[in-house]
Amino acid sequence: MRSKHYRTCPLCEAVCGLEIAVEDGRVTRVAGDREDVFSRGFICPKGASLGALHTDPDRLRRPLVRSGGVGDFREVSWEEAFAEVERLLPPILAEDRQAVALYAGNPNAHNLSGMHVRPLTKALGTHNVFSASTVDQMPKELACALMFGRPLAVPVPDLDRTDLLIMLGANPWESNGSLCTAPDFPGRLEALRARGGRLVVVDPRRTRTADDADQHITIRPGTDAHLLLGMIRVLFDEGRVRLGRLAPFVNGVEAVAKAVQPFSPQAVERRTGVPAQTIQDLARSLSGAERAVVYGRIGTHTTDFGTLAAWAVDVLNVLTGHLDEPGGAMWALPAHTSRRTPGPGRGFEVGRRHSRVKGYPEVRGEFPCVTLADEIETPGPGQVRALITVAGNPVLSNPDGERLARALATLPCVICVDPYVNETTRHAHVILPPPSPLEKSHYDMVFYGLAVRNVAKWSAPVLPQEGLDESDILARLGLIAAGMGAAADLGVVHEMLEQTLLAQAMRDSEGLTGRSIEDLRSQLAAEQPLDRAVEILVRTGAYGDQFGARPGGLTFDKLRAAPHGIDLGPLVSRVPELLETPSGKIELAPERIIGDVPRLATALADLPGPGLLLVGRRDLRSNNSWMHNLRPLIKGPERCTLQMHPQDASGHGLADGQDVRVTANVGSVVIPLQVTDRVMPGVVSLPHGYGHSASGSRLRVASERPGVNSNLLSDAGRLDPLSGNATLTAIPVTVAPA
Ligand SMILES: Nc1nc2c(c(=O)[nH]1)N[C@H]1C(S)=C(S)[C@@H](COP(=O)(O)OP(=O)(O)OC[C@H]3O[C@@H](n4cnc5c(=O)[nH]c(N)nc54)[C@H](O)[C@@H]3O)O[C@H]1N2
Ligand SMILES: Nc1nc2c(c(=O)[nH]1)N[C@H]1C(S)=C(S)[C@@H](COP(=O)(O)OP(=O)(O)OC[C@H]3O[C@@H](n4cnc5c(=O)[nH]c(N)nc54)[C@H](O)[C@@H]3O)O[C@H]1N2
Ligand code: SF4
Ligand SMILES: [Mo]
Repeated sequence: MRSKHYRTCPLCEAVCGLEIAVEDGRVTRVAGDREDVFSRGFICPKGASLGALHTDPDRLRRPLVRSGGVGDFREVSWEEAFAEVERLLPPILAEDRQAVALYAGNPNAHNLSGMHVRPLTKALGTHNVFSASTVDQMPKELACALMFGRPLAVPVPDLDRTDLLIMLGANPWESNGSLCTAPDFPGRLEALRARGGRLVVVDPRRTRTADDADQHITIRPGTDAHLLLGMIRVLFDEGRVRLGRLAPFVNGVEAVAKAVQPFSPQAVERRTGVPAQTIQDLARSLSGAERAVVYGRIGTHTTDFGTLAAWAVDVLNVLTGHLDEPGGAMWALPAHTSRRTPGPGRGFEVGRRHSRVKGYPEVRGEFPCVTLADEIETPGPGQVRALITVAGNPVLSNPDGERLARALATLPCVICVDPYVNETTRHAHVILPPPSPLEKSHYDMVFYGLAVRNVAKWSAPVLPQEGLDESDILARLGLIAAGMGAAADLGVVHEMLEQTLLAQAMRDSEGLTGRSIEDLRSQLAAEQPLDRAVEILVRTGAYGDQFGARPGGLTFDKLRAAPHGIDLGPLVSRVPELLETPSGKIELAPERIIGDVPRLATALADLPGPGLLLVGRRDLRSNNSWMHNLRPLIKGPERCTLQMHPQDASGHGLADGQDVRVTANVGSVVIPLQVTDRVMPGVVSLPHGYGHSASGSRLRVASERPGVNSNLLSDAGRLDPLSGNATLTAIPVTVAPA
């Protein structure tokens, strides 16, 4: 029996449509779906490997329970696995709920079951919540929360309509884009230039994205915030500030003008290595262009000044009249959300609690990843003694991975929801594997909210589910944490989520006045709990049928009947409706952020020394730490190498291909050297996500070419103090023959 299926790829933020051919229950081919309304046939090697992921013999199908030391497991039934959870977890919770920590990793953002992480957190009742957000985009979320009122109110570059894109610290040619969902990002950049637009890339490496740019500007790592504040100062100095339509909705312009005074182009040049003339030219072309936008990503966020850089990007967009305008930085209006009634919002609070050991403020209910090991190692009331990970591999993705691994080994209770036995989960006492992506339905709850076009698509599972749905796994853990036992009825959790979503919709949507929850529930067409949640959000969202009150609106049946997706049009202006600050305006100069500018001004004096600075990189065939076990993705040249400029190599007496020892203050690694002029002098680059040689892992393919863990070099003591985000770039290192 042959069939064709259409599904959104859940592996990265680009949400490509895939066409999946199945023969007798086996995937025979994964190709780009040429009819997908958003991706139009684009696919990358990772998406094409979904079949290989599904059949990977190392991917767990059944739960594992610890039977000896680290990495010793036996396969058990789901009942036995949850019985073991019930044996280990509740006694610790009963003593102290803070003794249990939760770490949620990146794939939660790509799974509908991610909706169940917050309820699980609530059931656990712990404040020790950590996630990959604080090794990634928390600076942007904090800046947006303070400026616009909501952390996920992240404006994205309107790629398809802009004439000038200034991109910092991003390499979408390999990453396919982040906090900017745009399938075939490279093709969209090509189109930008084909219509006469300009692309400027700011990166210490000449990336493939930089190859395709009109201008590549190298920058000393870790100094983007300086550059951006220098550009802001030029706007004020030259009378170029133009708020346009947003003028009545912007507070704090004067305070910004004052704050950027120390950042003269000359001072910024000394710090960043970007010529003063270039800084002026960038500011001028941004303010002179009709449709232009600044966009910054991971290289700007994972620094000591991540929040300042994230903030400055949007300050530039506001001050040049490019925010909320076509071709500028705009907000998506995804189908599962609705427009607000314009007016003041509740705003955003930070630091409602502080972490026990280091006193870091919570942001979005999370503590910084960098302090997870502190919380495990430091004795006293509230010491973490149990860890639950959901879709995360912190041993490879968090700073000072070696220390974290040592800390994990001391815990009497580690529970991992994960399909692999890897560097983190080998420490587990129970591993609960989710189904493969091909066994799950999909609607992109996170990334449609960050997309460069408004689109909606729901995909049905391609293959029948073998194990337990991930939402059921998380719900079951929640029931155990809530003291209801391993045998409690899962329906309770799903029903609660449904009730909550419906009650929320009835509060927010005028179209539902006078309706009852029971009446709405009886009209749901979807069968599975997660799909029903999608249905509620979409039907009560901006384009929804409001459960019949708006005939012709979007329904679940319409989604189901459109396997290539539904195009809802280009991005539309959203100010003032979107603003949820207490003033109802854009806060251009939030106190917390302005209060941090003096720290940046002090750092103006840190001039480049003779040492080397380490930066990361991504490769098209990688996905953080977890897809190196798929043979189609690891073939080809060795990718885990230390890149170094020829000038530095000869200065150090090093040759291409030789093994070198890279040493930072917290650790060292040995790795083959790759001499290339793609990195600027003074900078070396190592990709993250490798280091698959830990004993007790079950990654047979990945361990053939293990590489090294670059996070053995990143210091858990360094972070952006505002957002709690780890510093993962601009790490001082020395390099010597191994
Ligand atoms: N030095 C350095 N470090 C970095 C970065 C960097 O640029 N440089 N990047 C950072 C960034 S941006 C991120 S997002 C983080 C990622 O940090 P993490 O999320 O901690 O790490 P991942 O490598 O994405 O690991 C994902 C885990 O989820 C599992 N998994 C895959 N699919 C599923 C699923 O459907 N369900 C479940 N339950 N599990 C699944 C995988 O087996 C793997 O164990 O790493 C960060 N670390
Ligand atoms: N193929 C692939 N795709 C991925 C992932 C993956 O691991 N592999 N991970 C996914 C995830 S979780 C994320 S968050 C996104 C990230 O997506 P991107 O933000 O595009 O990340 P990178 O491709 O790492 O590009 C970051 C660039 O920043 C540069 N850089 C480093 N330090 C600095 C600095 O101080 N200043 C400036 N201006 N640049 C600097 C690096 O040289 C690098 O070229 O990618 C996603 N997509
Ligand atoms: S670019 Fe991202 S979404 Fe598209 S096929 Fe590749 S991994 Fe999947
Ligand atoms: Mo990420």
